[in-house]
Amino acid sequence: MSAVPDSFTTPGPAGTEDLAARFSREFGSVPAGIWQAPGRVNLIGEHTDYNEGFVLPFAIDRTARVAVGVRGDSTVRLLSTYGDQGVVTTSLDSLEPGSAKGWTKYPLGVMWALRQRGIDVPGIDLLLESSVPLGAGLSSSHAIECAVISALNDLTGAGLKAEEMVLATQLAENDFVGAPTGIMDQSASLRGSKGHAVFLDCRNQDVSLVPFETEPADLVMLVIDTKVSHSHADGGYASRRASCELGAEVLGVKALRDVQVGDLEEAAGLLDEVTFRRVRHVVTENDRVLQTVEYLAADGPASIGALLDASHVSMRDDFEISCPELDLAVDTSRANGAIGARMTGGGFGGAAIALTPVNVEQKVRDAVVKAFAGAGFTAPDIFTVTPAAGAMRIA
Ligand code: GAF
Repeated sequence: MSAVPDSFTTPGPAGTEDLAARFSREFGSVPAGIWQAPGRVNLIGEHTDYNEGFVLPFAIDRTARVAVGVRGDSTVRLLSTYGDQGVVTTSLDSLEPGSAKGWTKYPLGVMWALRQRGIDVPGIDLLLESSVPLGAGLSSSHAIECAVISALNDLTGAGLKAEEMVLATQLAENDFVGAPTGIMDQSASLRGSKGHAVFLDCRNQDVSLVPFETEPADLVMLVIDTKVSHSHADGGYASRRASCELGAEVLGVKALRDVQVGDLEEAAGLLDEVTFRRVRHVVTENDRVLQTVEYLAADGPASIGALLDASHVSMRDDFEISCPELDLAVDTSRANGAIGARMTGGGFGGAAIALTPVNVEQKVRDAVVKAFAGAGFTAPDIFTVTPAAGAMRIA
């Protein structure tokens, strides 16, 4: 193990030394540093972000880590510890939407977006490892993007604030990756805090950190990864977004954020039936986020179960973004003692969350596994998450 600096050989976060050593082996030089950024679970507030509404995600204790070295030329070399793709080599000058494949879209998209913003991004060598499951709806892509933008922000001295990094990663997602997503995931990843959920007003990026700890309430947050993979670059996400934009236009508001629950009766007479249901989901979901924040402050996590359940029903019936596997995960968790459950993330697959008393955790796990086997579905992956810190430099 040659050429590994002291900062990497002293005990640090698990895996740091390995990543630096692997970087040195692969690229023949020493990384300038290592940065990490977490995936996220959205507690509540789904498809509200691009309607300028409210969301309440938290950063999870699973992260993407990147070791990055600055090169003296415009070459970019990328390697991931998963996927067995080998080193992908490209040049800064050839970056354009559609030019990248697989996981490399995310780091290259960030580099492209920063260059669009006039930041002088250097050629780099980059080694990625990630413990955020891919395609599980826990925002593995934003974890990569946020680790990379944190690294480049430091290495270029660009001095971008979190809000600016949020917008740059959104530009990468929307225009380079081709997914018309909002700002929730990267906000959670960049602005998360241990023991807190991130209450974000997506109209102005105002953030309040809301204490959210399950352990003192004898609860666990289970994530049930259904293994149904999804992509926000597929048509479903974009078509929901288009329905919301149509609804706002017909109702004469800037965004659905400006429609209140009390306005829905009148809206029903102005919108076609499907658009009305899409609008009703967003309007009631915004309201549920605000209620969740109030309930958490007043009575803690044990008080929010009914709001999680209502959110799932709204996504299943009004927004129509659930799937049989997600519904089964939610229904089985509830039937076996979870106090609230919902799908989390953009939908059409991915994961459900189930807020579960510790004393029935195993019962819920067993019941979900059994129900999936009985239905002939792929076995789910079930694990717990806790609210963790946002992106940071770790070496
Ligand atoms: C995905 C998107 F990336 C977010 O911006 C958000 O719209 C979410 O789906 C749905 O709430 O995670």
